[in-house]
Amino acid sequence: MLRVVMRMRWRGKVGEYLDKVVRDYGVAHLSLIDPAKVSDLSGLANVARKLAEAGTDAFLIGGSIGVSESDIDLVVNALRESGKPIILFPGNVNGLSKLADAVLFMSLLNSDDPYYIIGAQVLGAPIIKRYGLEPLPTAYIVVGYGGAAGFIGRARPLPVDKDELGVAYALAAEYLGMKYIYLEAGSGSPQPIPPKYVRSISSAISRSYLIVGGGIRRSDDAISIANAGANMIVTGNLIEENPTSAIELIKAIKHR
Ligand code: 1GP
Repeated sequence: MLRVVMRMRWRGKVGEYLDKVVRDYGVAHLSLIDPAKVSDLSGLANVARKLAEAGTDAFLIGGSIGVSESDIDLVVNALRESGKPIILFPGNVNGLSKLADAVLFMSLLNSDDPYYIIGAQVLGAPIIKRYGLEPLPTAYIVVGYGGAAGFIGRARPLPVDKDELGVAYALAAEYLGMKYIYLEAGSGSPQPIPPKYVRSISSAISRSYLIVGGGIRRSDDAISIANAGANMIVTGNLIEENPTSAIELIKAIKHR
């Protein structure tokens, strides 16, 4: 008899779960995995279990270059045993998978190209509906370095010394009803977004959750960003480069 092994989706609504984590702990930690950089799936499953034990709250899967749906499917399956929700973080319509739980349904607000503001979203929306993914409405704002996401997304990165521009974008996102505002320094950014900048944005908004990522490698930076009002902190490169430090960072922000 042919046996089809299907791993179950995470049970429950991811948005409600994140609400509860932020309410109970003040800040959530999201572990970002780039499927284009994964070569050892059982190693990833092992690291994912340790990240979950340390307190990471969910996994993001995404990347700007070289991502295919079949790669994402393999990564979702490897992450399932962590027991945490799996959220897609798509750089384009090829960043979707029917095996995940939710998707950051993002508009890159400071792109010069309408494709990244609404074009890709129109192409992706019917797929998201068909796959039964939970959409998490997200404003994506590239600040400073920008990295590959900024380059591919044709962003005009916001200058880090002009908080008022970030505030204007964040308010516009909130007034458009976007539940999450993701301030992105760019994966591998030499510096994270400065806590002072994060503080300006978090003080200006009142309903949206603030997600901050890009270049966060040190526990003290992560704590400063959380103390400045970030509701969710994303680390990606650190998990690939030094999983032990990633685990320490997660514990540090969870027990701050
Ligand atoms: C990138 O914000 C994320 O989209 C994470 O960045 O890989 O630098 O942690 P890092």
